[in-house]
Amino acid sequence: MGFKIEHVRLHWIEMPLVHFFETSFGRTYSRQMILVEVSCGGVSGWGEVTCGEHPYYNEEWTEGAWELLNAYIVPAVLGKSFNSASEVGQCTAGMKGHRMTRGGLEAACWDLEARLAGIPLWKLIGGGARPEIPCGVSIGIQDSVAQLLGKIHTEVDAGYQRIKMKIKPGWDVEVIREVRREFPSILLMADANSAYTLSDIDHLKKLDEFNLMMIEQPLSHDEIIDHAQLQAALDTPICLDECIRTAHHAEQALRLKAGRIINIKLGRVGGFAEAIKVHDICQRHGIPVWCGGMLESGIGRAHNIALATLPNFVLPGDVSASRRYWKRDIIDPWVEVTPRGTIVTGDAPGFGYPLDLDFLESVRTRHESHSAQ
Ligand code: OSB
Ligand code: MG
Repeated sequence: MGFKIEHVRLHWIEMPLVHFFETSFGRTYSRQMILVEVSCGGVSGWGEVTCGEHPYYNEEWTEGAWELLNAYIVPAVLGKSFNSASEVGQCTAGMKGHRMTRGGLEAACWDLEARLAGIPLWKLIGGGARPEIPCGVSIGIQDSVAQLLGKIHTEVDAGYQRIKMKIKPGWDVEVIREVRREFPSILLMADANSAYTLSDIDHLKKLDEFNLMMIEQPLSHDEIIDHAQLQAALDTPICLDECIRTAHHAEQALRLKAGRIINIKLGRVGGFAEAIKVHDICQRHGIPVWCGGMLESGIGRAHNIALATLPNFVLPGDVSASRRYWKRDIIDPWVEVTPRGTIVTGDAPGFGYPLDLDFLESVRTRHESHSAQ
């Protein structure tokens, strides 16, 4: 169903995390997030810009995203008509990088199109391969191994199907050894967020003894060839995250055998159209994918759930319950996880969770409105 972008409203919200989240590039206590609301004929679609507060995961950060949206991205689409949300990305294709920022608007348009058609977002994107999606959790670097073990116990008891732990030099082999001693048979993986180089190859080979499902993005954020060399030396599968920003990157990585699994993040690849392309390429190559997370609010979380209903999302992803992140989410009801470690999808139109607009306004610190004349 076609639509015209008549209004774009940008909402900057700030929400403290229930527990700090630490990766190899830093610690986050509170999230600064931009929500993108696009409307047509009084109906609004919502998206989320999933970048971090600082340009350390990739080049994007909240303040930069705000500037880019107001100065370039919104003017490129405002007042334009589209037959389908799959066309929206073309309007910002001339801008280099900043895919999470462009993707926040793109995803809002998919939600708008689904709402105008009265169908769930998962249906619009061609998903629905499974009525519930398998869930894992991502656990950050902690202050002590005891604290990490405690957190893993909590999540395993809650039913989550796999545990991902963050690693960095100095918090890797010996910590994983202790986790494995305590949990010999859980599905376990490690995410390095680009903290190593090829000179660490002998060190990384020590991970092969722990029966990890995969090691995620051990090497540089923009490096595919070195990952191919590392994968050839490791038994443990490599999963690529940061360095897959386009379907073309996925194709190159698979051709070079730079990894055996790909983590798809909706924002990192610039929205649904590109995420579906990455998904399809991996499926053709027999490479399983899973849905990554960026500590999203309920809106980004709900988009991830829709994405993860595509057929090749066969591995548990990083999409988990709202309460792991927030004291209160901006959707009501929140995202809940079953004791089986799954999230059940519904039939409501769009991303499928009602917004708690009063709460959203109470955590909103900046607001900008653009209207087509
Ligand atoms: O690399 O997957 C990552 C969070 C922020 C930045 C990068 C990553 C992550 C996560 C958390 O692992 C996933 C989540 O629980 O949302
Ligand atoms: Mg990662």
